[in-house]
Amino acid sequence: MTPINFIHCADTHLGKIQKNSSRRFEDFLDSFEDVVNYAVSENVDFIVVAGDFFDKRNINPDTFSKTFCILKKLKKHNIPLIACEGNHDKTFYGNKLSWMETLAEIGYIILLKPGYDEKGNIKYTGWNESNKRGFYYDINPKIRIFGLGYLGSEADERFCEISRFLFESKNNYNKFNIVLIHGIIKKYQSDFIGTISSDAVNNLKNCCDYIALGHQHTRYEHENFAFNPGSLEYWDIKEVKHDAGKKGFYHVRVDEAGKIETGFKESSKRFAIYLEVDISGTKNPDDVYFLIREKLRQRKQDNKNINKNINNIYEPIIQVVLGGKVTYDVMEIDTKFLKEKISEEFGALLVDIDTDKILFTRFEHVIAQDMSREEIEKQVIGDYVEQAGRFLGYEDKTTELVLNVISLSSASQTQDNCEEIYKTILNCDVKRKKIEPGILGTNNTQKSILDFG
Ligand SMILES: [Mn+2]
Repeated sequence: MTPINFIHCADTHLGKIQKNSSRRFEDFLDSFEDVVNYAVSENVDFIVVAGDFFDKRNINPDTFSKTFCILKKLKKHNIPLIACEGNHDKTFYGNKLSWMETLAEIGYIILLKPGYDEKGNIKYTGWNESNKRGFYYDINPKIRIFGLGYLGSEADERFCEISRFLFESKNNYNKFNIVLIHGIIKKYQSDFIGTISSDAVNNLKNCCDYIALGHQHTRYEHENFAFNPGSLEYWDIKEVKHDAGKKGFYHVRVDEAGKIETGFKESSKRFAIYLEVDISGTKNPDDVYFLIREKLRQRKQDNKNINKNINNIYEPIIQVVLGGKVTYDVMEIDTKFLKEKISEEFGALLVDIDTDKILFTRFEHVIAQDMSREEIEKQVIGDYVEQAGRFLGYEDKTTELVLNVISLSSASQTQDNCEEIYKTILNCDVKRKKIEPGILGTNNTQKSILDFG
């Protein structure tokens, strides 16, 4: 076959407005425009987008017109864009056409989606120029692109179903088959529902040359034939944590023999900083601010002179995750104030502060220098029991019980007084203590883990 080269991207989420920021709205469009500019400069044969091209079914006019302007560049340079739908792109309820279908109607993209017969089986229909619809598209006599889109929990079944189409196209016509699917291979993200099994993917190995994946916003590759480039931008601020260097697109080159070489290109996106700060030991919320500020200054220093080619380095997104134990009320940490102060000092576009991981403790362990090991143990366990809050009214008994269990464990190694300790545990009257109504406040559903009844 004639060597070809193409771009595979996914999850562009055009039209995304993050935290109400109009600049972020532009960021998503800019990162896609950069891909298009790259495609033009490299003179690629085509671009495939594996779903979630738009962020919402009902995008605003601004998104449509800006996308249209970017797509015009591709049209001018004769670079087709072939896409499938993602879960974000489907037809808006009550409308006849989705926005992607609209772009297909006017000839700016080729949208592939399966059609179904009366039995619910996928119809093997090629792209039809007159109705601008089809399940597959022959970009040239040797390359056939299939667009499955988002199938949720049906993906495995459908992979199995289409394998005969792929075999036919490969064996009878010697085609190079590309399948676009908006779905995640389970092995790489088991938390999602509707994932694809590795088996279903591997079963296509003999009949499919390249599986272009989308949906998961972090890059991964499967056995050198299924590829997921990740989103171009940080769709969720939480993505900043894992995704440095794991968002972008593939520039795929296929040689005469059909051998694939994927060059991963990091997308241009807003500079982002992820920071975990342990605020244990801070005496008040002011200390928290000073601590974050110190860590950020350090980070800024570390980042100096690197990432030179990343845009907007002076207006980053900053995500701060606070953790640790504090003795004051977590609610006293004024995150709105912190965000403003951090934005101001570091010129950040967006600041996100996560306080969910902070633990509140009523006291710090007071450990005197002359305390014995037993005393320290009793103090620490007593603190934990009290903090757990489930043992209201019988903290001392519970602490005693836990200490006895610990003694039994060490005594069992030497066989010393095991029986005696065991009896003490059995006689511990924690279980028999009834919680008086009202002790736990208005609702009395909170039970001690020791209250087996
Ligand atoms: Mn997505």
